[in-house]
Amino acid sequence: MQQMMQTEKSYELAARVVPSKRQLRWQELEMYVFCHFGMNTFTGKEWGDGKTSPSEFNPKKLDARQWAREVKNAGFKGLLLTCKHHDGFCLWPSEYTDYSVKNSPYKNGKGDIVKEVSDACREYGLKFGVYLSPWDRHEKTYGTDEYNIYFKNQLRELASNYGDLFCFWFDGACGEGPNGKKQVYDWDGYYSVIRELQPDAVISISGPDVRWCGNEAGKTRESEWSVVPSFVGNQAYTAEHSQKEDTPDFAKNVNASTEDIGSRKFIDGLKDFIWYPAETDVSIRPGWFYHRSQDFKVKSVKKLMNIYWGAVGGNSSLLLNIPPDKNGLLSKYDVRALRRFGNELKKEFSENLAKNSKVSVSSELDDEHSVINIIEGEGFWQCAENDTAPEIIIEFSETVTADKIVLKENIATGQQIENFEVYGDNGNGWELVTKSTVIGAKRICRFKKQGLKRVKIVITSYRVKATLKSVELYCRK
Ligand code: FUL
Repeated sequence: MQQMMQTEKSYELAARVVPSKRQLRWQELEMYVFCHFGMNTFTGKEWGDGKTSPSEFNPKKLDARQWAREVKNAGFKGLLLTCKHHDGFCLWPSEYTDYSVKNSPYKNGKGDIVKEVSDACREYGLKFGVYLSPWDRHEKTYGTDEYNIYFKNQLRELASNYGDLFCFWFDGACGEGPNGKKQVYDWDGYYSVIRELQPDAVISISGPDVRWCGNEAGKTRESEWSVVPSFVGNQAYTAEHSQKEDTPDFAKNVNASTEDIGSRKFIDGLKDFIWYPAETDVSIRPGWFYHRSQDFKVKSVKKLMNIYWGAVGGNSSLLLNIPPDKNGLLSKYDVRALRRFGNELKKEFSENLAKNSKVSVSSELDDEHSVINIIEGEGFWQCAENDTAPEIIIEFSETVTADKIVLKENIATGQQIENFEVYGDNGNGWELVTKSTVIGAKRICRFKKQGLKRVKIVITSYRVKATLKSVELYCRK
């Protein structure tokens, strides 16, 4: 046994790493929004200094149901609210500070925006999650051990009073406190509060469950691995790289936006791996907070779709920021973009053309892992051990016209596929339609619209076991 372990190759060790249940559940959401809303909405800043009086905060027409309705209709599955940004101002009446809605004119100090938004999310069937900035430029204990107690108390409030939360989102910013001291964050302490009170929630970015993709521009990797060397999950690493210009890393010369952090070549020689899937966070506008001057800079549907193809279609989740305005509403510019984006998705994915197709395969591990599962949507297919380049053939009763294929690996048993090719036959023999690298939770490959009688998927390289959970074909309507 000992000897076997020693001779195991790095990619074999990586192939054994699987997601936790909470990571698996989170992965299914695919896309959810961020709402950056707070004091900065009123001051026009991106990073507030914590000195603005609560009297400045007064969204006169706040309607969280409008947020939730538009977000839901566009196809998103959840919403994350900036309950407290770096300025320290809290959108809920926290017991532990005066710097909150309770001292603002909003609803005469009786408002609780976290409650309003979480209620609206539930009403519209959206998951709700919280962003709580560890960096706090208002709180006077910041920079001392006491601040960690303050922060945990706030976490406890959020985790106890707003129902089930799907995510706690921490960025890595760690600025100087008012006393000139640098805060040493008690990350483990923060995580244990969350695990105790919200065990199903993922802890993202400066957390163990979900990884920052490395940029805020919507740029995605060609080959996004969810299994990465464990040093990529290191807290200090995230903090170091999420707020600064990226600098060469201590290990393997890596920084947060390095293109390859998971290939067989890259991980060669390493032994410790973690499941740490990527999230692409990007704003629909140039800034994270609403600024009227950016009304005409809302991203076009073309840009949004490109981000979608790269992120959701490339084994990353998509966190799209849509910041409400001073009234407490999503502006007409953002709503228009959201609606267009939602309609576009409906057109792209109107009907799965592979639904009633016939499917055959070069090998199956056993009956339980039959290839029929990838069409019927139950269980998954796995190839036999000696099949080095498994082939799946999907046959249609009549020619179908398609322009994209959607593949999912069974990530519950790891991420393993490294390369695959897709061929099509419309009566003249097999022709290469598209090819790509990793699959993971989801890979969308777009190709020239064409008639197809049969489709063949060849998995040209994989780590230890090749699996697929589903294969779908679509054509834009
Ligand atoms: C960063 C913050 O500094 C930005 O203001 C924004 O909240 C972004 C999502 O995370 O770390």
